[in-house]
Amino acid sequence: MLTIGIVGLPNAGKSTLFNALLSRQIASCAPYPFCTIDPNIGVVEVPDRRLEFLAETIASQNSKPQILNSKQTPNSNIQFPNKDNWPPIVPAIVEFKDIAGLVAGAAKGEGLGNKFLSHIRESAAILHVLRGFEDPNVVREGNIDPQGDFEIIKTELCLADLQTLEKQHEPNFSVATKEDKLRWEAVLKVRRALEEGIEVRNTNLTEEEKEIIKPLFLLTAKPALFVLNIDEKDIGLTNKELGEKFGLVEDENLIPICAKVEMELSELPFEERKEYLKELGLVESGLERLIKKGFEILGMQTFLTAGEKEVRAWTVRKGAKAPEAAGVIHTDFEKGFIKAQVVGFEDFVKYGGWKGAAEAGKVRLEGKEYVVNENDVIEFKFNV
Ligand SMILES: Nc1nc2c(ncn2[C@@H]2O[C@H](COP(=O)(O)OP(=O)(O)OP(=O)(O)O)[C@@H](O)[C@H]2O)c(=O)[nH]1
Ligand SMILES: [Mg+2]
Repeated sequence: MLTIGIVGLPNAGKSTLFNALLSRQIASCAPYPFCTIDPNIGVVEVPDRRLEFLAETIASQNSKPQILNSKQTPNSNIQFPNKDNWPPIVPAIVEFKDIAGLVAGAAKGEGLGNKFLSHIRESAAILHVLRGFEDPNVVREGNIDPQGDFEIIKTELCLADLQTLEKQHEPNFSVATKEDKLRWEAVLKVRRALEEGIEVRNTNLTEEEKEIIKPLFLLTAKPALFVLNIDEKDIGLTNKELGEKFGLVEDENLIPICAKVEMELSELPFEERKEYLKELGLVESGLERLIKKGFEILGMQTFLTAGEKEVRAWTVRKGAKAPEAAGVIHTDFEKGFIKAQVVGFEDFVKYGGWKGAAEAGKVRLEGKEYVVNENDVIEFKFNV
């Protein structure tokens, strides 16, 4: 399972955000190896309205007229009045990990330094929580300064990576292989960048160089996402306005969230939540955007399966081919892969399921080289 580690200075609101994420947590009856051993790790559903559309399509296959028509998309606000006949819905999941606050000097072992860094090392991606809220009751040194806070953490992560690189030794060039030389060049390149305070993920590396340094598990090479934990009164400001207010370098991966409000939101029943969101002038809670974005930066995508037994979103690497996707469902499916029956999600809904889509000529047969698409509804054919 790929985990997103939540990092930030003390009192940035990490645990508040984590708890808000977790209160959306899936019921323990869901078919996941559920981990309650570590209270700081939580499994969160990836919100996906397509699954409701699939469930409705399956449930109304034999009944006419159908509730769905081709104009309705998962973005439309349609509510389904009757979910009694729906097959069970199983969404994709993503895992978050709440990590204790970092202090300057962590790379040298200050505070919980080493423990903190090893938690990050185990994470597939990093979520930075930056404090953007004022609250005299919640201690912090100095003025609110999210960009400055980020720099502190960035420096620690860069220093930790430099320490890792120090353990790499210059090869003996008279006997070194071509690969050894390439590795050393990549190490030097990354080291120079880190010394200038440039994170590895922002360093201009070739695909080959990226591969070479992968085994070093550098912290700043991990994909990153930023939550600006804002004041309630700043909800509604655009990223640009917030950027100006805080002197932030605008980043497409910056998500403004008021963790306190999200916590309150997540405690409300579904209908009231929507009302509250409307009052705040929002369509989607910040958490939903965060979860989706987090999933995206992990380099993952979903594909769908739909049948009477369940409708489900599965997680697979972007760029994965059909047999690999089949292997996500069951390892035997990958080994015995024959072909995949594929239909686009929209066509599946529009034509009322597998049978209708097939009659309309919308179901394709794909082989081993097929690259799976985010919107594919798939049924695998395999030998066991
Ligand atoms: N006013 C306000 N307070 C908040 C907000 N988010 C968190 N807090 C408060 O800030 C305090 C610290 O929040 P935590 O979530 O525990 O912070 P943390 O980042 O996990 O802190 P450490 O674990 O010590 O590193 C708590 O009292 C929260 O209630 C917010 O958006 N607005
Ligand atoms: Mg905490």
